[in-house]
Amino acid sequence: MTKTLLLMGPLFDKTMQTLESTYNVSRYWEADHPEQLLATISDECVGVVTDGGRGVEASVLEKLPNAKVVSVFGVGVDAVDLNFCKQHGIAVGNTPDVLSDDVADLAVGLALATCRQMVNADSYTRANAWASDGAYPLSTRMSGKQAGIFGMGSIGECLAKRLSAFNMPVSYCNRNEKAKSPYQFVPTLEQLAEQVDFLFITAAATPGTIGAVNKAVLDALGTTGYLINVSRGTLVEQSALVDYLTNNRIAGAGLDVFEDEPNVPATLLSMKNVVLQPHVASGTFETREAMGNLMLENLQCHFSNQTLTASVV
Ligand code: 8YV
Repeated sequence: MTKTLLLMGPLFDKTMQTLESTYNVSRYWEADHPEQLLATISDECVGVVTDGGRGVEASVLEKLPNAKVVSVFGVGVDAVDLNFCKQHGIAVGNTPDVLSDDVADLAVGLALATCRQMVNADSYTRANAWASDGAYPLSTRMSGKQAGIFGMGSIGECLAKRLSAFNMPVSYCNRNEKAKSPYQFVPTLEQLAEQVDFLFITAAATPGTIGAVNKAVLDALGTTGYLINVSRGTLVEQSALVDYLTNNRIAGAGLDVFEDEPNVPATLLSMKNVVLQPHVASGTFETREAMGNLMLENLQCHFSNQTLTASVV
């Protein structure tokens, strides 16, 4: 019999087609009465599929006592209630590694776009200001500057390689020092911020990292420092960041992620020293297809009683 799954939100088209041709899928986000939908599929639903941003709350999982797998289309599992999953024997899978290159690419792009003012310069060119007002003002170099990475996992490693090609000495802060890493380990985030020009955030959102980029860290980064975040908005104290950018207490920020997506603080929208992206670091056709395949493989592993290929819980 075809297995029933609950899908929390839309995914990459091709992935959704495969999912819906393999399983009996209930679309949560389209339900007029979500509670009713959960009650209807309560017995038959054997798993939940979701993305990194949406996750799934305990209040949904507790209505689905036979759902014993949560397969996440994304590497971040901060929006999944992992404690509930552990307590109730629910396997959780995610999609690490396959997205690391794209996320690292976007982090480099954001850093360059921010310090070289590429978005402002683009607007300047389009407005024909080059012809009327003359050459665009000078900007700040990225090559050769000190780079700091908070979170030296798969994405951090991909980013470090790229930054090394820009002749940027790379140091990092991580839960543990990485054996044989060619990069300098720095024990605290504040110390890391103190010694770098560009601070990149690639750490996972966990109870230990949420709010880690606070005023002390921003002070340490200083008036010439840039913050680039491709992880989760919750790692940064967003109100402090907006305040520091408004008052030029840091040089600029490149942000793909925000505290309360898709809401972006209005103050950021008119600022010249920030470059903003709508959480698209993994958003290429190639990577979304690979993420979809791994998400489907995790499901298949679970339903054939094997350990998930990428298992979180
Ligand atoms: C995606 C992400 O935006 O992997 C993650 O944790 O946040 C992103 O890759 C998301 O999961 C896809 O919608």
